Amino acid sequence: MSFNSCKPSEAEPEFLLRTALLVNEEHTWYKAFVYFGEILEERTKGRIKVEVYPSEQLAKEVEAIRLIQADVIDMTTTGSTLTNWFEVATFCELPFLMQDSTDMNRYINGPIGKLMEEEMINKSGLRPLGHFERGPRHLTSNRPIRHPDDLDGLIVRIPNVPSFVTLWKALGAKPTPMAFSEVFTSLQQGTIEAQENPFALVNNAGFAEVQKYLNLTGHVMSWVYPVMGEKQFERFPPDLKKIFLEAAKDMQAYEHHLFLENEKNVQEELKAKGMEFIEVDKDAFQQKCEEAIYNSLSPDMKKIYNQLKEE
Ligand code: CS2
Repeated sequence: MSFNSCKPSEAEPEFLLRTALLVNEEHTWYKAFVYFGEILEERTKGRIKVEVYPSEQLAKEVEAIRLIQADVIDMTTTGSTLTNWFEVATFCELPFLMQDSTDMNRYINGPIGKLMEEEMINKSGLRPLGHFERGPRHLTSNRPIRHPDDLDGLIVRIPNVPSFVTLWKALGAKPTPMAFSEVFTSLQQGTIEAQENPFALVNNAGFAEVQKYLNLTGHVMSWVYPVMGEKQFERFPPDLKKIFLEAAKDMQAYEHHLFLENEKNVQEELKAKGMEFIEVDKDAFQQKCEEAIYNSLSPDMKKIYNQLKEE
């Protein structure tokens, strides 16, 4: 955050918040942060301004987290990549755990969501500003995948998330962690053969140009957190903290509306761009990886997992 000790002028805000996003300008997260900036500027009479950098132009996801921790930039979106800082973050994208948005809201608003938010501040120095719901993650590829046996060493790009490595290894693929902004070119050049993401991001990143099949694996239901550095947040005077947190709630509501609107058409858009949708044997996928995922959890996380399954 740039902090100006001199009097704020029209051109220079007291607080300039730089935001690194992995999505491009068409995605709901980008639009939500732009909206956040607009309402903050208006409600603080220009004391807070937000700059939003799309497509990992400012930083890739892991780098963005580190730069926020180092107080160089201020905001980003992140989810289970935070498992690299604290283990409970794994539950926001654990394969075959949540079925739908009802489960998701129950987790976010229950003890697990509370624990995640505490750990996020204490262990990673990030403050969650709400959450953005996402659609299920599906596998895209250039040959149809109906059953785990079809994977047969397929090179699948995954985000830098430990449980995703466990999942795709157990299923018989070759998981390759990679920053999001490198995926398109790597698919084009053939250094990776597949990737997995929700419809919205597949569409946003133009993957239909380089991937023919959308295999409906639905292996992960998830959300991401829009986050801000805790240090940076603590630097706000009390009046700005209040305005900031209220505006963050409005950003979440705005994003959710955009998300639901986009979900209505996104599948048709992907089909129109030439993608073929493939029904998969979801049970076979789940059965083949469940034990490996469970075994990869620490004893504490196993306890939480069992509780969540029982609910
Ligand atoms: C994205 C991320 O990189 C990706 O594939 O879908 O949002 C991913 O879910 C995150 O790395 C989670 O932290």
